[in-house]
Amino acid sequence: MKIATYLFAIVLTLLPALASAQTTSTTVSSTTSTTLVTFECTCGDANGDTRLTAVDPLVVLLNTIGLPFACPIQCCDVDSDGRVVATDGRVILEAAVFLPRDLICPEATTTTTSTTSTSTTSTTSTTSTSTTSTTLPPTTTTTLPPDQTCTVTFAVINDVGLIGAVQFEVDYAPTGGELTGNGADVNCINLSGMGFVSFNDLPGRDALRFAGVDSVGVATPRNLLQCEYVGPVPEPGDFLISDVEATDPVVNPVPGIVSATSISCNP
Ligand SMILES: [Ca+2]
Ligand SMILES: [Ca+2]
Repeated sequence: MKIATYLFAIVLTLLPALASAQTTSTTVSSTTSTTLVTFECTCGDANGDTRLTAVDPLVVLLNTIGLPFACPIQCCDVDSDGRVVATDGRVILEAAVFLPRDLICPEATTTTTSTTSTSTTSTTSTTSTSTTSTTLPPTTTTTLPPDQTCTVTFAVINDVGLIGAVQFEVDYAPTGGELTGNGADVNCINLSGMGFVSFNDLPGRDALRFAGVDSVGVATPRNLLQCEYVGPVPEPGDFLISDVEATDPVVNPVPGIVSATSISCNP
């Protein structure tokens, strides 16, 4: 009995010791959770869809008028002046029609690293209908000149409500003719009524790009632009339209259809 009591006493004295030994061995879990939230984008790609289209300047414009469209400075401040303003939208719009524009945004972390800004030369040439009267000799009534001067109108032909952004490309190689003027100085007139438009007769290609944005929106169907053309009398179907993208004023895609609608030629 004495031995049993003695053993019991040992167990009693050991138990607190064991208990205290267990409590001291609590593991300290090191949780270093680094959650960095970064907005991945290319400079100018305001909506982050990896493309530069007319939608991007619309996002910039909506941001500048206080509508809740995120436009991080590293995506939208394309002249790195520390502000996202309409000028940035203008430059992105011009880049969307492939005009050579350097889009340089600030880094995501740095604030206001003001590097030199790219200048915007908005040349909306409104020279239209140059009456190039081909002086035919009065005596000889020979064949008509093969090339004629025409005006071609491009339009959104369907009713998709208000549009806030629209862009398209015209391949006019099938016409065998040319749009007069080059680059941003192509002889086109803006008929869209949109706040910002840009067009570009692409160098080295028989193609024209158009992009327009308007933060309020313009109703459809609607004429977009009219361009001067010289060449054989074309059919509307000779102007191949591609890369059409259109949204309503709050950046929801709409199924706008763009087409050459009317062609009028002067002999
Ligand atoms: Ca985009
Ligand atoms: Ca800016």
